[in-house]
Amino acid sequence: MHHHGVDRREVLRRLGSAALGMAGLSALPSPLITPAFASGHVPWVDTLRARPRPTRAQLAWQRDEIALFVHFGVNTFTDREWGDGSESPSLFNPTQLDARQWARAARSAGAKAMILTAKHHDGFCLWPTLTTSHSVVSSPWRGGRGDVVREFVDACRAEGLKAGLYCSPWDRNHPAYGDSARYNDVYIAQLTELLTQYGELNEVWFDGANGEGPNGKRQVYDWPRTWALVRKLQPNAVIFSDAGPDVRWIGNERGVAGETCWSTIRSSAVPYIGASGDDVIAALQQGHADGDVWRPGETDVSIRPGWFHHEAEDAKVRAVDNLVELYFTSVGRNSKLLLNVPPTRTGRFHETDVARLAGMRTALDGLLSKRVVSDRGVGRVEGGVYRRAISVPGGAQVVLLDLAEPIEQGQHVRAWRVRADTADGPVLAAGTTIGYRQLRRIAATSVKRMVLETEYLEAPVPVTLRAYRV
Ligand code: FUL
Repeated sequence: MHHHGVDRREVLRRLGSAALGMAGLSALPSPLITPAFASGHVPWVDTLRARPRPTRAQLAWQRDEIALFVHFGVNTFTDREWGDGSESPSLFNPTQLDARQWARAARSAGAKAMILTAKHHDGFCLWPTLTTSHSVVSSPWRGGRGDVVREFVDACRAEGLKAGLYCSPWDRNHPAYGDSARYNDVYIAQLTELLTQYGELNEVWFDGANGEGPNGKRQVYDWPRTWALVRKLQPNAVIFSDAGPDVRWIGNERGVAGETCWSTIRSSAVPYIGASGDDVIAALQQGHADGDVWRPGETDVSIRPGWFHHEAEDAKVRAVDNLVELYFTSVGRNSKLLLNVPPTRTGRFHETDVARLAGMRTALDGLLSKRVVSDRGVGRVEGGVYRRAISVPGGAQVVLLDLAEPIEQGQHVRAWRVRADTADGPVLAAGTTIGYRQLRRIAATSVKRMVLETEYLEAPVPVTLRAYRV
């Protein structure tokens, strides 16, 4: 899954002639200390030990920063969060389904992708599957000839968004559920339809729910088979679940990634989908510095108390400030924000939700437009700490710090501090991991100069520090 970066021989080839001459190479300690390091000026070099790095799909996924989650189905019409599978398909009848409206709202929030619940735990399929009649085919909507998944992917493409799908393995309607071999074939057939008939998907989202089916039996899922199918049919999609393999759950649905958040994790910590326990949750929240796989965290959270739309929650839509805070505690902690917005029975997003999405973007753009510093480099090393002085031209009241590592090379920073003025100046902010992005709001402080201090696992990488004024 993960890349192992350049191998040792390649690093030596790149560095060898320039820095050391071939003779000295065999005596090098690991991590590599070059004469350049020792002198205090540290060029950025590839680490010698293989650390996990993102695949192209994982990188693209992370750089999208925000995706919208769209929970829609029979629950929208029964006012429930989990259907029991006995719902009549005739309930599903949105009056003005408009997936383009979802996509426009997503764009206005700055989201780059959307993920639709093609099937939730109740088993109702939003596309005309051949695996069951419990689908849009049996509903009055568009005379039984509708296909929500089709309208969804078409709308994504029309608005320049990537499309992802959620297909619940837990199925409280399908008669084969619990009859493990038979249902696994059904589930594979459903996924095959979704992965072959709707163009390119960027993410396939698996939750671990594993309750009882209509006959009271539990199902034993076949994840290796399922993941292999996704790899084969959608090689560019990332696979989400609490056990990966590409993207991990962040461990809660409150919208909060760990303050320490490694994109690497020990694969043994979450051995299978649905593994539970405090250790599992801690691992999902924070990852592990010495993790063997690159598996960044996705923060899924709803704009409302529930995942599905309930009229009773129309006055409980998260406020703009709350959404901005979610961005800071997810994207701003090296995670990705998967923000759920549920269509109403009309098949459109509620106007309140639409307004809040646009409001969040306006607020974030406002904060991020007042940049006074953008500086990249490594710094000089003293006692294992790299220090870099950064001037703030003309001085400014700084309220926001924004740090980034070049994560295509993996994640390396294990501690950072930003000081005002000089190397012994007051600490404005400090933390552990940086990764893709670390955003930190601070009390407005007037500064002419800052000092960035960083500590690394193995080798220094050029951290970008941006700062924004009041
Ligand atoms: C969970 C489900 O049980 C919830 O209903 C919701 O879909 C959430 C995103 O995933 O596993």
